[in-house]
Amino acid sequence: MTVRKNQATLTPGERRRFVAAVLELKRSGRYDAFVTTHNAFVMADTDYGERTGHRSPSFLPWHRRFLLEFERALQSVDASVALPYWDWTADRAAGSAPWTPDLLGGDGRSRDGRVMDGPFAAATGDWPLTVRVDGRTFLRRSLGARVRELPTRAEVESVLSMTTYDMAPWNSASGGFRNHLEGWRGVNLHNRVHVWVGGQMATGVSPNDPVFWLHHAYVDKLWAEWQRRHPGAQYVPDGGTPDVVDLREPMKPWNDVSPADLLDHRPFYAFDVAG
Ligand code: CU1
Ligand code: CU1
Repeated sequence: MTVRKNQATLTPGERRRFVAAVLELKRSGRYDAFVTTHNAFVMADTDYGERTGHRSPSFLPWHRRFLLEFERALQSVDASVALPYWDWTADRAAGSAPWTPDLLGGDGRSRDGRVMDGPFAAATGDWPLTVRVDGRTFLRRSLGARVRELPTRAEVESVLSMTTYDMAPWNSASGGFRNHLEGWRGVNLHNRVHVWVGGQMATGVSPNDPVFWLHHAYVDKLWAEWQRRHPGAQYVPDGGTPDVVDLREPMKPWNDVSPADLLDHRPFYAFDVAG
């Protein structure tokens, strides 16, 4: 059984095996296919057209499936690996975990944002960026530069207390849990973390920074926590809504899965600590 752990509690061996599996996917070209897929969905997901991965109810199931695919790819390299999650309400400093040389490496340098240490620094030669939105081939970060503070636990609690999953117009203007967690309205949780990291994380090619997976594993855990607190609340819409993925509608790009198939994470993995 896959158990997703808080990154702050990984053993040195767990950190080493996670990094090695990520680097092997990169070496084989499988990693970059995930970056390509993500960017294609970011570009296509608009507020008034067909939208699947972002700005819509299926933001959470889409990323759950995307992470599952990535985790299975990691496990094809090393069956002992699981995705760690980064609780950014607790681990909020740019100088400590997960920004250590034995996991993600640290902040970018001030001149151009280039990450200089850790396994994903350009100088290692192991992490050339091939799926890009500009000419720069090196991983960039500017931790806390464009937005100073990561979301707090109190802000997370305020979003977890919302009782409705999502509502019309089913986009970035919606009220409800999904849009506040995604971050287009209110305290801004998920989007703010992308901007706080900066560099590629603030673009459609955000999976170029491996922190993408740790961030989304935590967003995914917050969804599970919300479900536990609101057992009567359902994924909506449940049918007949144009341009967004209804409860039992096949979800691109996989088409063999609908949000209904992904509401319960427990057939796929457990968390080390429940919400
Ligand atoms: Cu995304
Ligand atoms: Cu994201």
